[in-house]
Amino acid sequence: MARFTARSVCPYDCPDTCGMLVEVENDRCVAVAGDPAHPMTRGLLCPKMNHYEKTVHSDRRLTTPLLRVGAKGAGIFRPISWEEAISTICSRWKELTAAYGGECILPYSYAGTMGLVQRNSGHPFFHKLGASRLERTICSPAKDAGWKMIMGETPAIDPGEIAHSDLVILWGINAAATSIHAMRDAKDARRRGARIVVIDTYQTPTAKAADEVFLVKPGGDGALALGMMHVMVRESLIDEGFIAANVQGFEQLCRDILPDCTPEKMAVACGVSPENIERLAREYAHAKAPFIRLGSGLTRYANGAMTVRTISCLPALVGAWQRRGGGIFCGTSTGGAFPLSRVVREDFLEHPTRLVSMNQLGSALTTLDEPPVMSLYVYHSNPAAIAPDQNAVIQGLEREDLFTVVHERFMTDTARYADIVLPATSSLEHPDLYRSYGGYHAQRCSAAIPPVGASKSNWEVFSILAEGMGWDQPFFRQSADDLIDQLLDYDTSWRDAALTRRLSDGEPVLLNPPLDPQRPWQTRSGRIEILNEQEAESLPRLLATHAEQDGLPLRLQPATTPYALNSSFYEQDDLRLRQEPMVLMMSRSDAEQRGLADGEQVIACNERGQVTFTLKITDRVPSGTVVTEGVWWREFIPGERGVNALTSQRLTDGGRGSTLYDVAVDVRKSDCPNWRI
Ligand SMILES: Nc1nc2c(c(=O)[nH]1)N[C@H]1C(S)=C(S)[C@@H](COP(=O)(O)OP(=O)(O)OC[C@H]3O[C@@H](n4cnc5c(=O)[nH]c(N)nc54)[C@H](O)[C@@H]3O)O[C@H]1N2
Ligand SMILES: Nc1nc2c(c(=O)[nH]1)N[C@H]1C(S)=C(S)[C@@H](COP(=O)(O)OP(=O)(O)OC[C@H]3O[C@@H](n4cnc5c(=O)[nH]c(N)nc54)[C@H](O)[C@@H]3O)O[C@H]1N2
Ligand SMILES: [Mo]
Repeated sequence: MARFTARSVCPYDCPDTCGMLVEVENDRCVAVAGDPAHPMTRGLLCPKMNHYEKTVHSDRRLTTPLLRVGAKGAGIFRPISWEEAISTICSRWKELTAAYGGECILPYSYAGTMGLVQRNSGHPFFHKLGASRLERTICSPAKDAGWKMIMGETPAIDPGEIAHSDLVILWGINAAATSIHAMRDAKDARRRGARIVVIDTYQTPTAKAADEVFLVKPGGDGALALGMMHVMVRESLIDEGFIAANVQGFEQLCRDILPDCTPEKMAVACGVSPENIERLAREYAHAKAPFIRLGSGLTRYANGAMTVRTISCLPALVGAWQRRGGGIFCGTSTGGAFPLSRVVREDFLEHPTRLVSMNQLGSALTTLDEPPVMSLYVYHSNPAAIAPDQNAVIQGLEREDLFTVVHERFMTDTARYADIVLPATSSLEHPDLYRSYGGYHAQRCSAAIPPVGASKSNWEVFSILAEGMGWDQPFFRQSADDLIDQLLDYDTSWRDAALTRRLSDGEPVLLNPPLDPQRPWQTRSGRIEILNEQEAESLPRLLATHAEQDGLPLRLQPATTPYALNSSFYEQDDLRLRQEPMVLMMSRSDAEQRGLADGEQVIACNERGQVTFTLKITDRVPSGTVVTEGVWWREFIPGERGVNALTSQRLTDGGRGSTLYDVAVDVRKSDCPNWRI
């Protein structure tokens, strides 16, 4: 039997970007394991990836192109050939662009695969077509925006610094589920004597590993950080020498903002008691090297960027940056290491076309005009499940005159609405180059097995679509490996020739980020800019959330689960059966106030929608907050709609991000048929 081990990389949207060893037997993956030689993975994979072979060879994999023969959304299709699929799509697009112009076509993609070539391979095609451009801002652009407001282009410290910290704050991150290697490193630091503090909105799996947990009101972290700074300044727990040499705007912060941020006032806004705000401030200031690992949870709010900016002031006030293990880590950016413009090809755009926010797909499909969106091409994303305001998205997808193509591995909620479905390869079936956003590692990999069924990779599909459109540019006739070669063949301080050779050979490598001890703060002023006059808000201050203004009594957290990744992995039965679908966690007092009992069906609702849940009364959530985990496929849920029927298309204060966690609802008994808010 032909059996061998191949090296590969986990393609999912996770900061860890693990290296994997893939066991292949007779062209099938039979097992995977964490690569012991990978600097972050060190042999450990998460529960989702431990049996990746069950995703790759799932009975649910799409294996042939499909043409819709039933009603939109009914999921009734018949198999067709690739030739028929491509010629149907191309002739439809030629007609539509002739009638409405290229902008009537909207690509929709996000992070099914994080590989640099496959993820971005639609860009050159849609640029050449003159299609509308998608603003890919669903995840956490407010985090980058908030960081930039105070730290400019300063590169992130190595996340491994956590090992040298004596106080680790896991702030708005569910590391036990979403970045298990950060969790492992935090636990290692704890074994060496560090304390772990978790700041979240409920008792997450991560909270179990903490010495202390502080529960905040959703979106209240800016208030918590301001309250801490008030205490630190009042009690002279700051590093004046560091501030004088490195910080811009400390005086203005003390004069204009902090006096009003007493622990008593901030407690009302953040839900942490004044005593605990004071205690946390003192503990933070007295730590030798406090390390904040900031997650994305707290950024998906109307005030998300401001929150990140405010929390980022803390290490500046105590000079934590001077000491090994001290500082704040938001995520790495390795943009300089690979010339992505060679894949994205903005130069193929004849003129800039309109930008459509992926957070506002519902509005784009239902209200956009001049031209309306007449065709949607979805690849490696599942907007019917993951995009905010699901009712608006589905209303759009149901439009009879919308020509929808979905390139997918599975019959997702979105694929059910397609006119044509194209089968996609999994990461084991195509080559790519991966880089991490939670560390500085990168790795190239080849296909380990042949494509399952007639599936094709993203790059291959765009290559044959270009041919179908009659374009003769040699660019589209290259292979994915040719593009990877071009990304590697580039002079940069991030990697020397020896490192590039190892990368080309498929080894996991650590890149050399341009950390410059002579110029630690890469901002306009060369200082940490607490005062930033380029911004409309020149100083950090308290900003309200949307939910606070919506006038409904409960805050809903659509949180992550350890057993899925956004809407991915529900195809694995074992993982799915480890969770209960659509559970709504609520405090006993909130349940009693509403006369709701544990285990009963309830409806959560707001002006956008109503969603059926099973109620779980628990002390894991504080009163005023309700939590549900996972983004379930519709076929597994009790009602018609998932949690995103409750989330909104409104955007964050910076970065135009999603406000998926900034949601107000009320919860009622399900037997309340005429109830309307
Ligand atoms: N298992 C698993 N892993 C994943 C994912 C997944 O769905 N499942 N998703 C992947 C993706 S795309 C991403 S972006 C990352 C995200 O990974 P993380 O950065 O961990 O972000 P989230 O899980 O969205 O939210 C983190 C925590 O923030 C909390 N939170 C929400 N609002 C607030 C707030 O206002 N204040 C505070 N202090 N906490 C708050 C949530 O309850 C949650 O526990 O994980 C990736 N990895
Ligand atoms: N309620 C709620 N909504 C959320 C979130 C949440 O926590 N709660 N998280 C938000 C966040 S942080 C993010 S980043 C987004 C993520 O949103 P998406 O990026 O849409 O993530 P997934 O749900 O993982 O869907 C990815 C799809 O890509 C497919 N796929 C995988 N590989 C390939 C490939 O190579 N080619 C093709 N064509 N398809 C492929 C998979 O089968 C899967 O269906 O969701 C957001 N939505
Ligand atoms: Mo994300």
